[in-house]
Amino acid sequence: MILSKFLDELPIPPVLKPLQKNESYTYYEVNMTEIKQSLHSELSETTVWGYEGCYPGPTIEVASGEIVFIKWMNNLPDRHLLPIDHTVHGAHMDVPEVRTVVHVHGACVEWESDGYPEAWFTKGFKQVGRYFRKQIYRYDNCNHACTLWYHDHALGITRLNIYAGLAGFYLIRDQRERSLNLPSGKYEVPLLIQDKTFNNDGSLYYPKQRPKPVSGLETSIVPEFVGETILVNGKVYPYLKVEPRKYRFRLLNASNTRFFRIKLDSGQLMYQISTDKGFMQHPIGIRQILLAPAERADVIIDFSNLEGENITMTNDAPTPFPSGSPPNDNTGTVMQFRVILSLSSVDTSAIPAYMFPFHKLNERLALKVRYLTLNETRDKFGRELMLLDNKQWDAPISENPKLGSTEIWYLINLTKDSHPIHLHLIEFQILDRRDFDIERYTKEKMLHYTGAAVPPEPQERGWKDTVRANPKQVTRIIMRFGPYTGLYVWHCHMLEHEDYEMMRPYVVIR
Ligand SMILES: [Cu+2]
Repeated sequence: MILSKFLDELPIPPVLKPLQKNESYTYYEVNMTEIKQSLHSELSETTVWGYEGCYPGPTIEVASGEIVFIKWMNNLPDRHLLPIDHTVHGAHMDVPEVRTVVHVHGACVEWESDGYPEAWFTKGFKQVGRYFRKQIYRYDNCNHACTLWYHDHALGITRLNIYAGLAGFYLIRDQRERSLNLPSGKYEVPLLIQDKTFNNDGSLYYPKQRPKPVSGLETSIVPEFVGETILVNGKVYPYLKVEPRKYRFRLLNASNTRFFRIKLDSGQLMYQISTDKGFMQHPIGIRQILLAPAERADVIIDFSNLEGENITMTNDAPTPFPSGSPPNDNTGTVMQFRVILSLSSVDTSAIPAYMFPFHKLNERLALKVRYLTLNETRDKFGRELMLLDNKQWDAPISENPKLGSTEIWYLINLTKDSHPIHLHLIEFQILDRRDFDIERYTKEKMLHYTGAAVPPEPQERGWKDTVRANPKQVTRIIMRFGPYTGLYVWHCHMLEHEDYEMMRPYVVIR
């Protein structure tokens, strides 16, 4: 279905109000419900799942160091909105269809509040997964200012729960951010970018089967899902009216599988000021920015002297990335900025020359080096099965870093795709990427490099929690584990991969 572009105005998710706020803590309650929402004015209303009655969910804004309690509550129907594959781990017939658990992506948080995939719960907490520990989550927000997001993480149905609408922004603010004099208030806009496909009646389409159906299975997971239309903050191809001045946009790729390479058709520069986990040392002027699923970047766009112009945000990332086919006119369009508002006051905001000191972690401090492969194999139905280090979710825990220790992980990608690898709890730095001989590795289990180590791209030079592990390359990351001990996960953030075994538990030990 082809939908007209730039028909609807960009919605901006409301900021969630706490139920209680005092000197010691802040308390929120968030309900998950099924709702009907207009995602495009040419479409009938779409049934989606939302937090607090909206998709995307309301934005949660906290201060760095603020102690926040959130009671996430499942008030969804008993039947899932989308087709469940019961052969997928954690989604067998012995568990309720509709399970939820909320993870704040990028949060520095105790494990019991991290949203472990098997800590799911049903409506009214009537049934819970084996790692469920508490109804009210505690977040100490020990990060500096950064753009995080919250989303569902239930084992085996994460791809369906997020696609149904369960995602929203979680912003951490701090004093340093305030001192930078960035565009703020109505000039600071979060942009949650996703792709979806619609049925003619306006309902969400998600495939029940693979293009070549699997015999013996009524419903099968697909190797990856990409949608035919692009939504920003829950509207298809929206427009935003802007003043001729600077704006700060928080870009988030919240798609299941699709990568975005964002550009402006005006050819103008965007000034990237942050990576996944906060401010970079200096802003960088860029003409394009690549975002794999779950990656974020804050950019400043200056619309000064562009009165009357319409500027389109486009996407030219191939799918699957990097060797797939380029987007078409629809999937290559994201949204439009219309510089038609008059300047309401002089723009005194700045693109700061210097933001936050960035110290490279010293490789020599690494207590342990881990060599971890990204593999593609086949399951008993002949379907692609993506694995981390050739292990399935239920295999014994093999990554067990010590609290406070620094480690280097070699992500050895033996597959054809780029995979966004995300570690919970911690933040890391990318050391480098390097081509290697896959055939020799497969035969001899030894790394033979075929090229020089390439430093991370300028847009990645900062703290990250998600990294693109490119095909035929070894991607090295370095990180310090803490400040909590406990059970966390690391996984590919392409949701169809994550749901089908490309996820592993890891434990931080004392
Ligand atoms: Cu993957």
